[in-house]
Amino acid sequence: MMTPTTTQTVCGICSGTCGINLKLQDGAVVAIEGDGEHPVSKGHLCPKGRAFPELLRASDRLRQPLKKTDTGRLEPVSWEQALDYLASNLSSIKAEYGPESVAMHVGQAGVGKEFFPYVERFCNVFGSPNFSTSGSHCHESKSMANVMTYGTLPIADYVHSKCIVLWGKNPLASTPSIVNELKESRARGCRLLVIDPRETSLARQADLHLQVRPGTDGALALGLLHVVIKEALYDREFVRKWVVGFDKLEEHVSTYTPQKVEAITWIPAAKIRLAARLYASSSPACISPGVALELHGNGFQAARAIAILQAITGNLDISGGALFLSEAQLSTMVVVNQREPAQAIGQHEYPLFHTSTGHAQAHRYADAILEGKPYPLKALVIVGSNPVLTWPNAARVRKAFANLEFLAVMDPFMTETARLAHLVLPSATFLGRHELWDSSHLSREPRLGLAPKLCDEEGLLTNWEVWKELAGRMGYAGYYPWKDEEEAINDRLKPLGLTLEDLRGMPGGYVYDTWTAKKYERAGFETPSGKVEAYSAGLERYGYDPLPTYVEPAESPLSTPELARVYPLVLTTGARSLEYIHSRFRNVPSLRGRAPEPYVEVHPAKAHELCIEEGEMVLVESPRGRVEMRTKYSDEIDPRVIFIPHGWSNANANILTDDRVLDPVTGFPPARALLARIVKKVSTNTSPEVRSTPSCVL
Ligand SMILES: Nc1nc2c(c(=O)[nH]1)N[C@H]1C(S)=C(S)[C@@H](COP(=O)(O)OP(=O)(O)OC[C@H]3O[C@@H](n4cnc5c(=O)[nH]c(N)nc54)[C@H](O)[C@@H]3O)O[C@H]1N2
Ligand SMILES: Nc1nc2c(c(=O)[nH]1)N[C@H]1C(S)=C(S)[C@@H](COP(=O)(O)OP(=O)(O)OC[C@H]3O[C@@H](n4cnc5c(=O)[nH]c(N)nc54)[C@H](O)[C@@H]3O)O[C@H]1N2
Ligand code: SF4
Ligand SMILES: [Mo]
Repeated sequence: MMTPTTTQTVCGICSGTCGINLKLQDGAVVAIEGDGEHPVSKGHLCPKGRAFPELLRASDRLRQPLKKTDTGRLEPVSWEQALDYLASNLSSIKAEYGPESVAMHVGQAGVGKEFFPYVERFCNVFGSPNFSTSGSHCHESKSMANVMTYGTLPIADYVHSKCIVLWGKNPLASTPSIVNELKESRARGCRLLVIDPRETSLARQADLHLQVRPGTDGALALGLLHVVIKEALYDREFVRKWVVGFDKLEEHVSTYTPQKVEAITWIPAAKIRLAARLYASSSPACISPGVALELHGNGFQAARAIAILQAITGNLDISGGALFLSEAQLSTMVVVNQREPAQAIGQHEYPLFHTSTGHAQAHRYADAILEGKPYPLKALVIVGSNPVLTWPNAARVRKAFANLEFLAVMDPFMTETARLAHLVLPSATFLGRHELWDSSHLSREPRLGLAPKLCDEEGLLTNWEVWKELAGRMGYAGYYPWKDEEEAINDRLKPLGLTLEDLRGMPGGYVYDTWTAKKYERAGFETPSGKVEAYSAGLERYGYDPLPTYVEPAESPLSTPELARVYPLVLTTGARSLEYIHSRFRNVPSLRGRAPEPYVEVHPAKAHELCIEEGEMVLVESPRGRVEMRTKYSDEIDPRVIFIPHGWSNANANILTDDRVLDPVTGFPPARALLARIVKKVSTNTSPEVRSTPSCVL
């Protein structure tokens, strides 16, 4: 037995870039602790990071490729057989139906990871326009809205701020490594405003909590703009010099009085006024917009209204405000697509999304598979995603995937999606590969660092090796000229004048940029006008509203009162829990112990009205389907609203969500604002015989 060695590296489970000290013995991780010297995380380690050794040891970790037999069983095969099978299926489907009949999707596990660009490169060389990512439901919508308004998606500078607005974001669960910064700012007297339908623990500590009706953030933003403009709380000088279309905006928001916005959002008018004054009179102030804003049919325009609010209050690119930073400019792996003239799936419906991302919109894949629209999709390769649990209208996603001629999944574990696959390829974790990390989304001192490969994981190829091997088999070896990942990463690092060896000696990363204030004063904003576009002629050309408009959720007590009589509750799904990442880690005992099962959060008054006990098994139903789970009383939620988590295979929240009415600009799904009802189960042993509430007489 060798003596243990301790290595300083960075946790690769999520994008939190937490520095860790890993103790390894004979290729196994025996201990993990937070690295107090790490400049970004300063010793923080969340429960998922602490559970990493458990994750590696998990008994259900896949170690061998699995191929579906004629009888429908997944049986182990060798890597050689698996890669040959993958190559021959991709080739024959391409030959028969054209390259666009194959799509490749990299999910959340690929965000910021090194294998991501190699999959995209492969898809380009293969000739399919259908490369998609978790950007089909995450991040890209607010990024596009901010880019269309002032050229970039800024980050909120908690550390130097006098007022932080957490808007549909809960860093305690989603970005725990930066919570200390928030707490330190609070200790220095920084104000905190939380906009969330639930009274989270940060909402409880806030100066002001706006308990918004899910899906109405756009109306709230217009209401705040109304007060800020009417009370002349904006930065006149900045607006005069830098904002295009302010007069049109002023007119546009003039009808969004606090009273009107109260009726839409359920937030008292007085609180809306107070929030506008608190935010606009604090300088500098920053807004930290979460994914909750994006997962709506109106998310893009809501994010635009919020971007404009940050701009007219003079908070752009100032210390403590919205910082303009860019990611490290690594060399891109994208090659010119060899594709036929076929359009990407979703390109016709969401042309701006396609122009901005260069990607297909994955939420239209089911249409292509089941209805041949815009053309038939016959094969899918899923890398680091579990769509059956994470994409909207899961029953339809499952049906579509089951109809594919060929489905391949690359994942370290057997998932709901992998069970449907013809081929499952196991993946190595960050321990078994070189990984770069970039902290530009977290702090104004952007760092690029290396989490080096620490051992070979038994029986596994890394995702990078899989794509290189596949490329070799399909005649694309010339596009993958690197002999190993180290050489490929060195190529990626060239524009920065760095090598992998340089980064090896810098466990805290390399600071690749120095933030300077108000860069726009020198170069203008990166928009067609060089200014902040409150009125966007670019959006107008695409046929979208050039001003940020509010549209009611497609399904809501106001837009569909008839449906609301049957489904009277507003449902929001998927707020993060610290223990899990989406569908991951239910198999890790220490994490499962902390959050053993899904539950529907319901206000006690509503539960009482429905005769539902705390902890009782109930059915939560939407027009698309039903899931079964326990109730959890919570007086932190409006009695008209319920919440359920996502990512559970035994109670899949996305059975309830909709894939029909998507955001018209981005194709994002409305996972955070639906209509639903809670139905009491009559008996626990007969399934699922139910009766509708609310009558209490059983
Ligand atoms: N532990 C953990 N961390 C994660 C992830 C994970 O799965 N687990 N996922 C990562 C990913 S991919 C993402 S996108 C981020 C997301 O992380 P965040 O942006 O922080 O988003 P969430 O935690 O999903 O939701 C934040 C809050 O939005 C509230 N909310 C729900 N509906 C609405 C609404 O209509 N309007 C408003 N204003 N608020 C609403 C919820 O109650 C919740 O408290 O987290 C990342 N970090
Ligand atoms: N109802 C509802 N649905 C939602 C959301 C919501 O709030 N509500 N949030 C949405 C958002 S913002 C997002 S980003 C998506 C995320 O949805 P997905 O992209 O599906 O993400 P995960 O469920 O985390 O699945 C990641 C998979 O990758 C695997 N994996 C982990 N590491 C690796 C690796 O190194 N290589 C490979 N090949 N695989 C790996 C994991 O085991 C897991 O099976 O969910 C969306 N779905
Ligand atoms: S937040 Fe947790 S999972 Fe994410 S990098 Fe940090 S320790 Fe790892
Ligand atoms: Mo996400």
